[in-house]
Parts: sequence; C-alpha cells; structure tokens
Amino acid sequence: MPSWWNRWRDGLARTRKVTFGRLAQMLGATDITEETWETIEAMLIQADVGVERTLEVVDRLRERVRKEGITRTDELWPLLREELLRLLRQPPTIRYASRPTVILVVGVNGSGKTTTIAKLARYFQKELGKSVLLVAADTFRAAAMDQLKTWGERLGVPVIASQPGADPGAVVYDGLQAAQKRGVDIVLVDTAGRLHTRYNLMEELKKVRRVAGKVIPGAPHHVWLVMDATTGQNALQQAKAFKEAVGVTGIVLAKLDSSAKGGMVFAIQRDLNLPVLFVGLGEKPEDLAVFDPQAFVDGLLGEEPMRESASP
Ligand SMILES: Nc1nc2c(ncn2[C@@H]2O[C@H](COP(=O)(O)OP(=O)(O)O)[C@@H](O)[C@H]2O)c(=O)[nH]1
Ligand SMILES: [Mg+2]
Repeated sequence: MPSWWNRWRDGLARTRKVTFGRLAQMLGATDITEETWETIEAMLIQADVGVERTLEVVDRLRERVRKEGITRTDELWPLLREELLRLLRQPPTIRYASRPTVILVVGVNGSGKTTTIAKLARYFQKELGKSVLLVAADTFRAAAMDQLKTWGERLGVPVIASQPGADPGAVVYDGLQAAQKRGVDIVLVDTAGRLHTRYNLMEELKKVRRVAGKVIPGAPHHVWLVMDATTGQNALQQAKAFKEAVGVTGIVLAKLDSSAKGGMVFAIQRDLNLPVLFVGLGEKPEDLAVFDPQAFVDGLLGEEPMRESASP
C-alpha cells in the first residue's frame, strides 16, 4: 500500500468513524427504501457537506438509481463516491518558477500556521528538492518566533527573525534580501494571526504584502490561508475577510485528522471559491498531504484505492 494512502486513511480515521463510516455500515446490501435516502441525507448534513449540496447529491443519486434500475444499497456506493467527487475541484498545479518564490502564510491564531510552515518546509526540501528559508513575521508574540526557530533548527532550515514587537515589514524586508543573497528557492513567511483588532491585523498583512513586492517584484507569489478543519462556519467568515484584504490564492486545511466532519473541504469550495492545496493530517512535519480529491473521498468512505500512483 503506498504511504500517501496510509496517510490519508489514518488521517481521516476520525471522520470515517463518526460520519461517513456509519453511512458505509448502513449501506450494506439491502433494498433501497425511503429510509436509505433519509439516512444519506442526514449523514451528509451531519458531516457538514451543507444542506444545499446534500440535497443536490441526493437528488442526483435518486435520478440515477431510477434511470439505471438500481435496487440494492451496495450498488449506491460507487455512485455516492462519484457524486462527492463532483463537488470537489482538482487542485491547480502550483508554480514555483521565480527564485525565490515567496509564499505568505496567513490565518487566525491557533489555526496551525507555524506548524504548517514546518510541514511545507519539509515537503519542499524532501519531496521537491528545493532550498527553503523561513521568515518570522509574527512579531506580536515572542513564543511564535521561538516556535518557528525551533522548527527551523529541527529541519535544518534558516530562519530570519527579529525582536518581539519589531516591525513585521522590516523582518520581511531583511528576510527577502537574505533569501536573494543566498539564492534560496522558496521563502515561507509566518505572519501574526491576532493583533489588537482585526482591522490592525489586516492592515499589517497588507503592509507585509507591499514590502515583499518592493523587495522582489511580483512577490508574494502565493498567499496561503491556513484554516482549522475543526472550526465551522465562523472560519469561513474569517476566511472571506482574509481573502478580501490580502488576496488569498489557496487554502491549507489543517487538523483534518482532528475533525469529526470533513465537510469543511466541500464548504470551502462552495463558499470561498478557492482551491484546497494541502491538508494537515497530524502534528508532525510529515503529516501533510497535497490535496487529492480521490484520496480524500476514498479516505472518507473508507475504500481501498484503485489507483497505483498519486500525488504527492
Ligand atoms: N492534530 C493536528 N494538530 C495540528 C495540525 N496543525 C497544527 N496543529 C496543532 O495546532 C496547534 C496550533 O498550531 P500553530 O501552528 O501554533 O498555529 P498558529 O497560531 O496558527 O501558528 C498546535 O498545537 C499544533 O500542534 C494538524 O494538522 N493536526
Ligand atoms: Mg504561529
């Protein structure tokens, strides 16, 4: 079994147990009745797929069952898999063409930014063979900078930091200059997730953005929003604010392993119109996966993968 598949299967164990796995049990091999539809509906809503999307899926399933003359619940399984996949977009190919490619990582406090940066640094180094530099622009909290430095030491990645309370713009300026001088491939910029007000936070992030563009024209090349999969509707509202203020280009969904629902992935596609690029499936640097709709849906439904190879 390929290791990427184990990562998804283990990471989604909780979601499968609480919601989708129960659906699997229910869809044994019996006749399809009205109750079957009600159960599918209830399960999908409970998994946070969203009422509207759930009704769409169930309508389409009913239609297909009628047309194809299906009568048994076990025959519904592949159809459900297909319908869930239809709700997900294939993630775009991420370009790392410029050197350095500057990636601004934003998100509310505790969403998993710093841990995600450690995971991404490892991924870029190990899987893509790229050199990485980290910039500690979350100067609001001393602990945040120490946390990034510790990850840098563990992963053997340089970290550019300053004093607590320093101007994050200045740190970014220094960091990007250092990256240019050293010929680094990828710069990951850790940012604050909380200031005295949300207004201040967004203004600070905008400034960091501007400074990056001054040092390196075109930077930041990507702005990734880290979202916590265990939080619901509130996180989607916050995401919209980040999207408007700093031009988010993609989502990293952290803590998918701790989520009992998993439907956040569907909600993000529907409400934010942003691609999910990576997911966090644990607290260790290797607990990151390139988002793969097939692996995700198979992980939710608990099926064995049919394919031989997949990313990452
Ligand atoms: N289970 C799990 N925990 C995570 C994941 N990502 C981050 N965390 C934990 O979430 C907490 C906050 O993470 P941190 O990176 O400090 O968030 P930040 O404030 O946004 O920088 C830490 O305890 C992390 O270990 C994940 O994918 N899975
Ligand atoms: Mg942090």
